[in-house]
Amino acid sequence: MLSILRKARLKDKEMRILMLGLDNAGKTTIVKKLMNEDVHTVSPTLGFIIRTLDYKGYKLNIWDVGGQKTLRTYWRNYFEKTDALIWVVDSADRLRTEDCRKELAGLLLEERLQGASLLVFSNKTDIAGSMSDEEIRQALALDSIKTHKWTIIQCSAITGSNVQEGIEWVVEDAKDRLFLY
Ligand SMILES: Nc1nc2c(ncn2[C@@H]2O[C@H](COP(=O)(O)OP(=O)(O)OP(=O)(O)O)[C@@H](O)[C@H]2O)c(=O)[nH]1
Ligand SMILES: [Mg+2]
Repeated sequence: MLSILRKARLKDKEMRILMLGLDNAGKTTIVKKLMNEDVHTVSPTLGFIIRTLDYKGYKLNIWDVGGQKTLRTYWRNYFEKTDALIWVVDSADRLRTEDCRKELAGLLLEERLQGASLLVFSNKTDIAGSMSDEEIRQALALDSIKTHKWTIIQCSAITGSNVQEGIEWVVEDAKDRLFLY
């Protein structure tokens, strides 16, 4: 039933993408890069920002929500009708991987996020010594995720490297699931 509703809604080719992650991970910078905006003028997000991006005939509604600890209790307000979850990780932040793992694990238990595809964006890979895919897979226990279809993609919001590729994966994965034709 849910899938029929989703498909009906998505005849207009809209997707709702929720971007979450710890504060300072680079969520807003990634969105700015996608929108071709100046990436050097970001400041911490205190509420949320919705940006709409036309991508290959799809209308992507991207919800970029602030990740500071005090704001995380509000994340649940944004779960409804999420088609894809993008979990942004600061790959240079080795001190908070446990915090990062726990927050992600909590999200994956949320009923309203079941069925959403999960992209783990390993951001800031332009920084020397940042964690490899393998390190992040282990630190966040990604291989134990059985509830969601997921992938990890390394990117840099500052250089723009792989940012498009990540969105491409999200759209490709969601579209087969969501659209009637
Ligand atoms: N070197 C490097 N710095 C980055 C990259 N992406 C973001 N940053 C920097 O990281 C800092 C935080 O970026 P934001 O985009 O504000 O992070 P956020 O995840 O939106 O943070 P909140 O809104 O607080 O949740 C900024 O100083 C960015 O310039 C990247 O790919 N490489
Ligand atoms: Mg932000």
